Amino acid sequence: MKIAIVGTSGAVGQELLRVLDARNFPVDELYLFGSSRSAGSTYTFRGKEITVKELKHNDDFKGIDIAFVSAGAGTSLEFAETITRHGAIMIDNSSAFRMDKDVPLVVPEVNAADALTRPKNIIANPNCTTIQLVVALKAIEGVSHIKRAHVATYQAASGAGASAMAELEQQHRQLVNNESPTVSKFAYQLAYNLIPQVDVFTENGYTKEEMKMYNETRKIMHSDIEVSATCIRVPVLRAHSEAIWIETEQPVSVEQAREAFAKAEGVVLLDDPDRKIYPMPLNAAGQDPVYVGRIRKDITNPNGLTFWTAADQICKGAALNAVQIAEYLIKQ
Ligand code: 2RA
Repeated sequence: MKIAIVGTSGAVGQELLRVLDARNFPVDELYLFGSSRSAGSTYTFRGKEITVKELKHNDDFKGIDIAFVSAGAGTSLEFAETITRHGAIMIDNSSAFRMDKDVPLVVPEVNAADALTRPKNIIANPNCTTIQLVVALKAIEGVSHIKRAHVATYQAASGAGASAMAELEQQHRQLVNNESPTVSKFAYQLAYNLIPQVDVFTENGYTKEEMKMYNETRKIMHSDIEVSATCIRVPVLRAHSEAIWIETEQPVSVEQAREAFAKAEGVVLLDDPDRKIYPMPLNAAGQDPVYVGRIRKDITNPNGLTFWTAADQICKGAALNAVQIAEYLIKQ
């Protein structure tokens, strides 16, 4: 396979290099692209040094089979035609095409086959918060239809990129040294704080991030599920967590839910409260699965169930999901 990565120097681009290698993805040739700023820098993949080329409107994508694109919505919109016009399949990590009806939005554990119908030769990778939510919801949907979900997210700094992770680390160092913390990536200091805003506010009072969870979940699950989310940025480096309350058509017992999660693809059950076993972002960082625990009946609703998830935002929340889509395409 001839593979391209657009946005190599970012946190997701770097994770793509790691995941492609770790999963023995069949790469015959790898081409790296980036902005004029990152053009010329080099990265090593399987022992070979590769130089980043500047992304331009030319024929550089001729002969490429799959292009993983992670350089922001503006770049995806501007370069989609250039990337796909010679037949390359673009797996796009940005929000640019997620709700386009001619672009499948895919989480392989949930709707892999949607990737086979792609009129624009683009497949969208969902937002990181949606990915872990739907992997978990899919398990319960197999037991009883989920009518609604309430979600509170606990989102790591990594969601805002590598420089935001660096800023959080820097803030901790500065505070320990009694210096005032540098604040540029987030609206406020994140160290020792929580920020109840991820992305900008929309007219209904929800943020864009929260509305992504509503819209993307419905599209991926082909469901009429209602999702009300509150998205919070937390001083964690790279794994997002979610507190999830669901209401199902039929009551689902804790035992049924545990059984469903235990055999669900992409899920690892960590649910033994007596032994203090539950998912935590610290343990999810750098790992592939969506971890699920703290499963219990919602005491306010006989059809309600509550649980907690954690998953690496850069890995399953972005790079790994994109690579799994590509693996599915190759298998087909
Ligand atoms: C965030 N969801 O965590 C975004 C990244 N896609 O900021």
